[in-house]
Amino acid sequence: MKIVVLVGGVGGARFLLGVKTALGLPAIGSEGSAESPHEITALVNTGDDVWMHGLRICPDLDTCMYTLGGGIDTERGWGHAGETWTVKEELAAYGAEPTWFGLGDKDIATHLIRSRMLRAGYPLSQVTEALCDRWQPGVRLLPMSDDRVETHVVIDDPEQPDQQKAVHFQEWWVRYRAGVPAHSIVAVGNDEAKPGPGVLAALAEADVVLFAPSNPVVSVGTTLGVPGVRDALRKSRAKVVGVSPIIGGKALRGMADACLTAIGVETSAEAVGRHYGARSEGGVLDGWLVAPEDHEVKVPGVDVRAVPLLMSDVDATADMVRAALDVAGVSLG
Ligand code: FO1
Repeated sequence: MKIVVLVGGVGGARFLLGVKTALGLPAIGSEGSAESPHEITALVNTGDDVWMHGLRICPDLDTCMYTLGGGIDTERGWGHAGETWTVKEELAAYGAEPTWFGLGDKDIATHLIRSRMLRAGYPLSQVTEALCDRWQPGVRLLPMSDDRVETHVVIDDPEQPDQQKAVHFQEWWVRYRAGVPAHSIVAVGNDEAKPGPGVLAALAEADVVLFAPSNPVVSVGTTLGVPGVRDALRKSRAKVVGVSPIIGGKALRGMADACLTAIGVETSAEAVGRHYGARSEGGVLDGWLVAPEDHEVKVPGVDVRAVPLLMSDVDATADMVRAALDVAGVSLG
């Protein structure tokens, strides 16, 4: 079975561990992937990507790669396990901004290789393939696009409250902890971006497409914003089933609520389901998984199913994946 998953960072990576487990693969590594009758492709958001200290950083691609390859720091959910911060401290000693971003020594090796390959003219998709050769995530990680897309957020300038300024998503999320209200969110370059190599083909050939419980605005939303992706989903023979990132009116992690507010969508499983919309009504969803406390959610034209949605461990996540596949009407054979 060919399964395609639209993912962001931490939540998306954890969800992919469950996808591998549900398909009978080890959660970590690529053992058995080549022999498996199943093919897992992750379409990964690249709107979080940023140039810092001369290095190209791709948080969602790296979080998926490290998580699935067994190198992630499980506490933080991003960056390497057993990380050290010597270079970060030295940069701060020089007063080299940004000092607020956590660049780990081991993580810098990834960014050095990526930056060198990008400067040599390799597209992000080939860079990602090269990095995954070491990490062996056991799924295909495809950047949503090889073109530069960077999510920016318009906020009240904390230094001059009567002024507004646009900051890179990372500054809003890491420096300001998403603590200053986002007036608007713009994925700069999204409209001109082309789907990355393999993205449209994966959607055309998929037996099922899942939306991980990632941020519906700055992760799944950005990927859907790449011209051609939404149409490919709507034309795909595969059923499209999303997993709500909102449980009982709360965002489980990250800043989904602040992002939803910024685009005028209520922080609820129903509102996000309607935001994605039913395929029969011009949207992209056929199915929508919500948590038991949201069992009354109605999304016209969408098959809503209430199941436990806490990714407390890999098996719980695998159960969510099985429920999504069931809603999509695909059996694991
Ligand atoms: N998230 C933080 O909250 N603080 C950080 O200092 C930080 C550094 C960082 C470095 C590399 C990387 O790949 C991710 C990093 N993240 C950090 C996570 C990053 O902000 C992601 O964009 C979020 O997890 C949202 O997807």
